[in-house]
Amino acid sequence: MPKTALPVLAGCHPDPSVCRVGEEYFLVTSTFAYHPGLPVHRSGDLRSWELIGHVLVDDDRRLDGLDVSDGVWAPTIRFHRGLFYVIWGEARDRRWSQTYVSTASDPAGPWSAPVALDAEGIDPSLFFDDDGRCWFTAARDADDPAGTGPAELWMREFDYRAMRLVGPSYPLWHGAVRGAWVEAPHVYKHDGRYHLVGAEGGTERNHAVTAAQADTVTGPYRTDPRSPLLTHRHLGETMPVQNVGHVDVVDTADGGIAALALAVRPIDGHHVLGREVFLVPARWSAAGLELAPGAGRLEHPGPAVQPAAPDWLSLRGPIGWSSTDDGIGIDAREEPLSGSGRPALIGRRQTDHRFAFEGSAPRPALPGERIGAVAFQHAERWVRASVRLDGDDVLAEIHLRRDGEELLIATALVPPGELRLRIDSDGRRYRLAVLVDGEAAVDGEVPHRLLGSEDAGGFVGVLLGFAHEGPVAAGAAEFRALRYAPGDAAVLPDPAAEAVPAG
Ligand code: 6LW
Repeated sequence: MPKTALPVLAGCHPDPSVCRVGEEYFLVTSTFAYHPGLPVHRSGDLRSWELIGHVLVDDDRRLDGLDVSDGVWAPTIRFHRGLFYVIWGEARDRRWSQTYVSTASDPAGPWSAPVALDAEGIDPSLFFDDDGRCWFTAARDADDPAGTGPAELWMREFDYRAMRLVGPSYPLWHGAVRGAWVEAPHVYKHDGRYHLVGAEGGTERNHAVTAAQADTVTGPYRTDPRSPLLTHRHLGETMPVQNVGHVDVVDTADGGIAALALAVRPIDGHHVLGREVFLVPARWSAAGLELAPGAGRLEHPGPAVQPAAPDWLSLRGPIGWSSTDDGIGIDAREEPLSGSGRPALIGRRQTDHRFAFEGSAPRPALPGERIGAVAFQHAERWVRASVRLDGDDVLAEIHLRRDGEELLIATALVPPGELRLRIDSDGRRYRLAVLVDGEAAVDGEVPHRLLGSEDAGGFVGVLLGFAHEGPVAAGAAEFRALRYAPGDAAVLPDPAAEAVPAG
């Protein structure tokens, strides 16, 4: 069986940014239109990460109406004189709409209310120079006369006491790789020189880390001729880890450096887990930053450590739900999964190609009430195993939502007995079932590619959750005895396994 490099944080956690305080590292990642936003993870070794809080916990309504891949993009976390700073861009229709910054003395929170900055462009970052000044960088739209790409990294001073940008704006760099977007800038200082590290090629198969260097912080920056410093774009489609890019570099407690990058793990060319966090060995050389020295590719053996408790997420803001000892209760809402509001869906990131996810569920009591388990990519791509009333009967149904249509894959009457809802995957297909006393009353399957970003579009990974659609009077549905059981992450699904029929 082929083995593969593994992430240090599995499931949809794109755009990692990391800082160190003493012996501890703190990591933030993008959450798009999911709530709560901007999880903060802590680690003592950069390998096992513990969720300690979120920057965005309030119901600020900014995510309402957004596609799930818009919203909170590409944060940066930095620490300076006792305060943590997280800065991020919010997107609408896949374009930058507003930059925010928030601060906290304890990274577990509370974080300050977001302060809007007059700062154009995605992927904002902060660099605290050793003279006490702080510099903001981001990637904005621009035509580069040299034709390297439709974007420009730019800089302005950040007055962190007044929390606003000041002084002139400096265009910095248009990238090293022709025809691609330059984004994800971070500035570092080493040996008296400034190193501007970015990502190019888009966050798909051509993703790559590139760099430029300057003697003064505002430039001029000269392309590091070794660019790309790290990429898997040339390793072929059978490489199990793809789309490597978007790094942040951190000084380690032992005097060295390390980097975190995003990458994906496709199966048969389709990835469903989203962009995950990988650890990259790094060092400074006379030429500049070296990533994965001696290897030139991600080789980290993992294993990804499963979080003790799931980071339960809802769409676009908080909804009524509660957690119990062994499960969750979700208040009914009328909003459908395909809507742009807040459906009654509570889910966790899919973190493994192979898994089983299940829980017991109550029977519906009211007409129009639907109780289900869902694998959700976006409003127009999800699969669901659910139960609803049909007269005096309870009907079990498996649905695939695909681009405006809700296709009924299988249906059956539900006999009396204990109900469980189950979704599992062998890495190539999602199988869904409604079980009664352990026996499938109905089941169905769809190829994994229908929920992968290559086919479905979007920037996120699959969310596995429970849903309770229907009249508010239905109250809470209790899902109990919840179980998420991963398969062996280091072993890839057998490429010789029977091909999944195209669906
Ligand atoms: C992120 C940017 C990107 O801001 O995807 O294409 C965006 N690349 O770096 C969302 O993760």
